[in-house]
Amino acid sequence: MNKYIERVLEETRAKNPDQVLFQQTVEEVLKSVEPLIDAHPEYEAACILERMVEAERAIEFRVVWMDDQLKYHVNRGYRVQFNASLGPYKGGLRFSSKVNLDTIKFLGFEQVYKDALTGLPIGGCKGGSDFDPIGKSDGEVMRFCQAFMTELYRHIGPDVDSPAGDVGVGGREIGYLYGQYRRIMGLSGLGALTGKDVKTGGSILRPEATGFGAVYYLCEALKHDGEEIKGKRLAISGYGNVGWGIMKKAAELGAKVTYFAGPDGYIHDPDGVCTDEKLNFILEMRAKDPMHCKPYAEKFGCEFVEGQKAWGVKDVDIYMPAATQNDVNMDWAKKIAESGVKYYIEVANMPTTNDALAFLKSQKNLVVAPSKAVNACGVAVSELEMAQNAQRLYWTAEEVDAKMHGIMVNIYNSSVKAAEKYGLGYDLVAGANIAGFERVADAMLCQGIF
Ligand code: 2IT
Repeated sequence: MNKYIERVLEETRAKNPDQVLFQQTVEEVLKSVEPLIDAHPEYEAACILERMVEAERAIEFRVVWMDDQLKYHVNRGYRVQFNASLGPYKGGLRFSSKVNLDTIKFLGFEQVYKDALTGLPIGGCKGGSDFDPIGKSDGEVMRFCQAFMTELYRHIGPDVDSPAGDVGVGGREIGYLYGQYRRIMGLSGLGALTGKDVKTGGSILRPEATGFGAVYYLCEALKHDGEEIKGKRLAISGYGNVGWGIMKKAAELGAKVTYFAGPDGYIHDPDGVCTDEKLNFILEMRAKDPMHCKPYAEKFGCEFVEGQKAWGVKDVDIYMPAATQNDVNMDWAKKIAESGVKYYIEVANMPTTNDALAFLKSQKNLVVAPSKAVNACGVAVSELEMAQNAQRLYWTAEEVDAKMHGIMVNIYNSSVKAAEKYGLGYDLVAGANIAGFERVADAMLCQGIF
């Protein structure tokens, strides 16, 4: 391995000994950009890698709120502003009991290259809290969001940092956060948050953007092999905003999601989640109880396999992990390889462990695509929301959709080109990392010392 990369990886491990997710993503990105680092000695001279692995700013704060029984609770809030060399910090907020600084640093690091890949003027960051919205009343969620924003407001703004949603943060939470931001600031500050409901300044298609974009990317990968999406069967994990968007767009294009997994097990619906009735049922089921997908099987009379993931099933054409990080480890990766399925399209942020990803990439007949390219349409439409807010106007669904499609085609093409340029052949994972990384590194060089 390139000595410079090796040294920075060692230093990163030593400086962040407990942050295993952060170490995982740094290792994955830095190793895959090796040909780029070899070709650019000026990066080492300017300490580009040392700077890339150090957040520009990491904010940790106390969030105190009261539940419906007037009992006090104390949570931890985070905003890790990783790199703004391309534009204002942009990235989601994750609310989950599992969130810690490691989670937010890994997501923030990934976000830098994802945001760069969109070709739009946005830097990368992430935030969140160990607050778990599951099982909380609307009032509790609102009071938590207000308390969270009472600290966060001083660190954000339309030209500074614009948070959006992620796991556990949807339109409802963004609405409460935005209301509190306005209350404190005494101004509209529309672009200070994205993922807002269309009724309160949001962009049409933002909720669907990540899932739709993932399918647009998939269409490009299929086209490369002379295939088309029509008639394809998909197995996915997750049925949140992203999974749901995949189901909807796949159905529109004549494909179908025949397997989907939730925290309690997986569903096998051979007819696919294709009808409005099924898509609407998933929305209702999720709103009532996001931890169980079994009611879908009961309602539509199909198979439910408790406590299992669908990775390894053979009667599909494409796998799309769209749930959470490290969903697919080496054991699952072996089952995926044995299944003979031709496409492994990551959607959730870092859904594959590094050893599993390397193993899957080494399979001759498997096309592997990385999440930071595939799921980039969510943040891209967030940026389109900022652009609409700045212009004080709204674009139509057709306008937003056309831009989404163009951005995803461009991400796919620039990844292919970057891999080819550095002699890696058809490598969508390294290509995406290199294309994103190069854009950020070159902006940093232009700006001198930061
Ligand atoms: O992982 C992601 O790209 C997001 N959670 C969306 C970030 C955004 O600013 O829309």
